[in-house]
Amino acid sequence: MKTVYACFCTDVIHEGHLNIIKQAVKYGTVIAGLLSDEAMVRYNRVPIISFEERKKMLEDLPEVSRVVVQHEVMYEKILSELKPDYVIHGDNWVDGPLHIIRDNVIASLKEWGGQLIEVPYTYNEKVRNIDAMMKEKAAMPEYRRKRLRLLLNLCPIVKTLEVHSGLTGLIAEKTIVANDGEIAQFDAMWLSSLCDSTAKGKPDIELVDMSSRLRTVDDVLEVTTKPIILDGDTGGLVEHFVYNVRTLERMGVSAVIIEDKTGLKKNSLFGTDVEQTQDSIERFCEKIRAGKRAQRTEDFMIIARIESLILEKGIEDALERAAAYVDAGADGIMIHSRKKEPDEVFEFCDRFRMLDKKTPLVAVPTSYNTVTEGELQSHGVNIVIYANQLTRSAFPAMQETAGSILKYHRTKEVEDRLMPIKDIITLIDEL
Ligand code: SPV
Ligand code: MG
Repeated sequence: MKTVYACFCTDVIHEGHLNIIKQAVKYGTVIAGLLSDEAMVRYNRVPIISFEERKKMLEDLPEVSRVVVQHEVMYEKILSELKPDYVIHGDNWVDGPLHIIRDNVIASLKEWGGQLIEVPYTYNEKVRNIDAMMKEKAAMPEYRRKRLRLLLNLCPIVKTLEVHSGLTGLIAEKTIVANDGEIAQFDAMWLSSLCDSTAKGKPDIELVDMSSRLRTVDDVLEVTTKPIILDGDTGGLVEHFVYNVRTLERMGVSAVIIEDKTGLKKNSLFGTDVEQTQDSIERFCEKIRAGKRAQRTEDFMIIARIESLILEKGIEDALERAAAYVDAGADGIMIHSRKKEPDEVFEFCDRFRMLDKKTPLVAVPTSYNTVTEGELQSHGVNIVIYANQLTRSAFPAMQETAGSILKYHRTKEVEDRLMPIKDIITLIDEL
């Protein structure tokens, strides 16, 4: 009897999957692959039901002879173990970045003369509704909120992109590339105070108030499913911060990062060029404690951001603060730096990790931009935030367009740099 392998990364078996199984039995004994939670998360399919429930769902299909766990998005490892005669899959992976998974299957099967069977993907209304429902569920506060903690457990480093609108949210949600034989995408979103303020034409001095910031959060929540880390600036008055923690938690935000500065906040990248005052350890710890007391779920994270390196107070000061903030209940530490090289961040992380193996570390490599995710990870960093690059790439492009129209008194000269009209009117999915 020949063997047929089909891998599933789903919480719901719909008629599209049943069709694949129906076709599969025609070729031989069906082995169903079950993508592990870790691989699902990397693939941006965060499971809503437990691994055991997903396993049972496949085992209950009478056509399936056995269920095996596939630990990687790429098939080569599991295929080399099973050496099936056939792999069966929907034809929806022929185009777009998913084709590298397909290429990986074809290359693997070639080694023992196996064959790929592709069945037309079932695109009917019922299937579309189920897909949409699963996506909407993932976007609900109770699922989204806990997703950052889940990612911290499952990902080597949580890749986080700046967002400041529904549109940038969609870019963080949907950008997916095939790179070095892997599928790459962002894991989470950073709601930057700099970029949220800049988008409103305002300076980054906590002038854009929390009501407005929450409006932006809501715009992003509406069109995405990935977890949000809010840049909470200084957190403001303790009496206000506790209300904001509750609101953020209720909305489904996963974490707020507050920085240990006080008085009129200025953007950290000014460093000591402007007057900036660091808060006392005692007062900042009290803010963290108050925030943690206000929290109502286990999911939400309050991450303390240390400005000692920005303000040139040295690594000892940063380490002393980190220990105190963790003691006060901080769920993570963000260390910021405006140096061109990552050395001081590495030193801080290495020394912090000697004392604390667990507390998540966050880095924002804006100025030390040659550093790679792998290097940060090797120094114990768990979350990398690309804090402003979308804004900084959009602004010069728009400026150039505006300048060109003024110069040529028409738009023909810029047209080939623009998104085609057909693409812009279909960019946003309709319900
Ligand atoms: C932001 O993105 O608003 C930040 C990071 O706080 S930084 O601009 O580097 O201070
Ligand atoms: Mg900020």
